[in-house]
Amino acid sequence: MLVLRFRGALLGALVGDCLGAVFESREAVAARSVLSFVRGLEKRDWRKSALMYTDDTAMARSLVQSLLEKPPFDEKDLAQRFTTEYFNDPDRGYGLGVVHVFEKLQSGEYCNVFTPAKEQFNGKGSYGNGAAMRVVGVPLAFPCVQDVIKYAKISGELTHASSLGYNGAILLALAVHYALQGNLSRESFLGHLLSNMQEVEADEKSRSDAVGLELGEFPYCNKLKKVKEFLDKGNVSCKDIIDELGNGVSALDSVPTAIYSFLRCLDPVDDVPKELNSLQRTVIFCILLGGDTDTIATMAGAIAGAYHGEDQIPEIWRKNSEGYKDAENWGKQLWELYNSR
Ligand code: 8NA
Ligand code: MG
Ligand code: MG
Ligand code: MG
Repeated sequence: MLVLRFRGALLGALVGDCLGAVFESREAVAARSVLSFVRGLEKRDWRKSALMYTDDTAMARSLVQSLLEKPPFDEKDLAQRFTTEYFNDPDRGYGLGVVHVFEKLQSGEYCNVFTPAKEQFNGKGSYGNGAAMRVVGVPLAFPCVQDVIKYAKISGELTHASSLGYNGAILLALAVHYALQGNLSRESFLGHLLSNMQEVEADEKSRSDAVGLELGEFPYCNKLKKVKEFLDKGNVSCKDIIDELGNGVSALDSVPTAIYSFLRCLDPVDDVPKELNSLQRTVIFCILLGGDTDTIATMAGAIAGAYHGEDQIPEIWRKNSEGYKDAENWGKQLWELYNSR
């Protein structure tokens, strides 16, 4: 297992968030405006002001630090880190609901750290993409697929009690896990994800949550089948991707989109210049979809970085991203932890 992939995953996630955040919540993003922004990075004085990371990276950092300092996994420590980070630095664009979880955890009135998340949205729990956007550390810390599933779920449940929320985190963690193995075909990559998610979504709560939200059973498996159909088709339009896979803040409308973007951008795409590499193409492609650009780009960036390794992250992208040195250092430390298990 190559250290380049571990650093690549954290750096890919970071640049996806930092670049994606510039375009967040726009309905449509024109290719020329993204490309002109990306070219402009060459001239930016990154020593004076880097591009700021958002909630996605702030929470991913807390998770990585907790995994490194409190092995194998300490949910109380993680809840504490999320909360402390939020109150020290609240203006990172957090989701509107999740801040109530931090307020409750901070109040000291909850001895069970999972209870505040269960109270969200009238007891239904959040199905936002916040558990998935920060999960990259988990597949970098645990080599065994059952551990990846277990800890992606628990780390998600601290803020996202709806199975639609934490199952999105499981799916993203699995995608990074398989990307780390390198040379997998698209078919076998999707085949692994589908077979794991069929098991994950078969449990009672996953079934009842999905039905309760009128999504039908096995919603992530159905989206993965749509991803495969779109890849087989080839040149699917942005509009069809947004309509069928989504570009929103719910995990179901963004995690499969990130996976699709990574797989599609293994090959050149229209609108992105040929001289850019596959990871750059992936991040730009996600931004062109509009909507929750920082989060979709951070998730796809994590997968692409794990697959292609840190060499595909241009120096200028890296240096323009706040906190890139931490990503480099923690990538190496996670690689050591992974190999010790
Ligand atoms: P969250 O748990 O607050 O969920 C995000 C949003 O999803 C909520 O605010 C709701 O609108 C909706 N939602 C989730 N669950 C339910 C439910 N059961 N019923 C009805 N609505 C629901 O926060 P999160 O951590 O999941 O959010 C992550 C996203 O928020 C990321 O994209 C992140 O970047 C951030 N974000 C912030 C801004 C901003 O400008 N502040 C904009 C978009 C996204
Ligand atoms: Mg964000
Ligand atoms: Mg945001
Ligand atoms: Mg976002």
